[in-house]
Amino acid sequence: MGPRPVALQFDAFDLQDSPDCTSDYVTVYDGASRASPKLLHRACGSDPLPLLVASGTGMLVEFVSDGAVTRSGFNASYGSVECGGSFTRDNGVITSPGFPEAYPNSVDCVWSILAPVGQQIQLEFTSFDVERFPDCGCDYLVVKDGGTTNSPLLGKYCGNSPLQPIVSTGNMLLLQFSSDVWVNKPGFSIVYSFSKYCAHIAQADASLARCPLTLLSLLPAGPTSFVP
Ligand SMILES: [Ca+2]
Repeated sequence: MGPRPVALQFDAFDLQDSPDCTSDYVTVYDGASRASPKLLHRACGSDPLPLLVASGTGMLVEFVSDGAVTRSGFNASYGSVECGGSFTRDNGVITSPGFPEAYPNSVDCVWSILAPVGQQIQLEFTSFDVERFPDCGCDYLVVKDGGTTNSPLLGKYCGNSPLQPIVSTGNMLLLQFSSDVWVNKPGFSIVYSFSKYCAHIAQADASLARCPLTLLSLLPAGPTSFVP
């Protein structure tokens, strides 16, 4: 594989909050100059930020403060990852390295998806075939319900059984893919989109005024009987 992309992780973040972050803010660019596309556009306040993965070996972090109100600021660490990326567009596709050819041995990839605050992210597995092993102990895809490797686990997947769509609780998801030193399968192709289920459900049932937290929250509470 090619050069390793840069990754940035905010371990602490507390900046003056303001509408549209016009006072103090941090912007992160996907490249070494301000002409590069943005990975993070004007972050402020103290909400957690996702792991950011550049598409190449350069990343620019810009910090701006205005003339009043200061906070503790931020602490971020950087390094590189073997493969992966960060996504902020409202839909896209994430594939294992080399898909649909077999993925390589000994890879560790990380992808983060960041939706606007108040929106959710849906993952739809269009293709999935990863070495099957008990507890997915060899090759596996892990999905975290948040933006960092420490976020709660939504699922750990291997094998080739069809997988149901996943919806995030909040506006961030993190995916990690790991392979061991033998047996390679074609891997996966995943389509992500923002708030798709919300829009779909709101149309189907106008009484649901707000987005569901998860698909499970739509199930009726209490005992439910199913007619076979
Ligand atoms: Ca393997």
